[in-house]
Amino acid sequence: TDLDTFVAGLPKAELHLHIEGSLEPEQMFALAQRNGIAIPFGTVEELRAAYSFSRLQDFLDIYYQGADVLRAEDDFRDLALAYFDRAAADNVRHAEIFFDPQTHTDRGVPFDVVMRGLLAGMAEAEGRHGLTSKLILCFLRHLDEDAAFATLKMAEPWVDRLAAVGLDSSEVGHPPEKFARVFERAGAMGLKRVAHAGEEGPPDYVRQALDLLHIDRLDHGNRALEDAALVARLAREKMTLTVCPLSNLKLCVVDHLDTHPMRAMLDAGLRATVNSDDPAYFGGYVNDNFRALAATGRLSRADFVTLAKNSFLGSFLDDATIARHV
Ligand code: ES4
Ligand code: ZN
Repeated sequence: TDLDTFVAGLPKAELHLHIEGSLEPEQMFALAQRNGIAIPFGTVEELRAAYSFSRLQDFLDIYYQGADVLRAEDDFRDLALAYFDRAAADNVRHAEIFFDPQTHTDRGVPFDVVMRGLLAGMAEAEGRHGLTSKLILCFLRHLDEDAAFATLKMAEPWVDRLAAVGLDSSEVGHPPEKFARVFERAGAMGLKRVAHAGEEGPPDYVRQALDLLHIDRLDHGNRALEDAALVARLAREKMTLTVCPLSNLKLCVVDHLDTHPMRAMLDAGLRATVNSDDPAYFGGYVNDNFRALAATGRLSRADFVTLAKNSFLGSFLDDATIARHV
């Protein structure tokens, strides 16, 4: 439709994308072959058929298993480049991508191999498409505080190449307060701070992310809507929410996109954005997410312009660069 074409053409920034979650089944098989690794699925179709989830943990189990094919610097480079090629086709002009170093260092892949590979892909994408990008190092919240501190230590030589730290993986039972001291240290290193909160976890986890982690941006935030005072605070503080509609649907965070909280978020004056999270697993890149929202008929062209502008306003680009984009 007309609206589909309109939303697809909007220049946008992507602020919530796990690079390991952009590993398409075809690329997973190719990397497995290149690295001489056996994977427990016979075909791309069999693997795709396994992508049926009732909750976050169902997905995480298969996502960490998939990442095992990533071994060498060029694997990370090729992964990133494949994502940037797809993002550029969706008119993404800037991307701030998450990576999960612990998923790799715990398998014996050195931190520096991950960094060099991702940075090579980022540089190549900027040359190819003019697409700029930044890196966000995520701590796995199901692991302990000591492990997060050890990861932050590995990141020290690379601190100038990192924009922020984040917090992801299994939310319930791993509240933000567990990482307050790690985030304090990251802030002292000059890094921005973001955290997944309120995806499956309660509104109090969102409050903790604000008060104890001092976040600059909130990833997901859906369940903040259960607390009116918290919503008012997020609006007042102009907190950016990186919302992921198709992810929410696939992980049963919402029952249907027609009842997705994006409408309520915009009505509450929240600075919401549209993002793809783990596109290879959730059935779509950023324009698929925009079009899925458009199909609900509950958002106007003006709403989509706001969402696309919010993605630059909520980015960690400098003010002059943001002004050039909006
Ligand atoms: C994630 Cl959707 C989601 N939630 C939490 N952690 C994650 N890691 C990758 N995708
Ligand atoms: Zn995520």
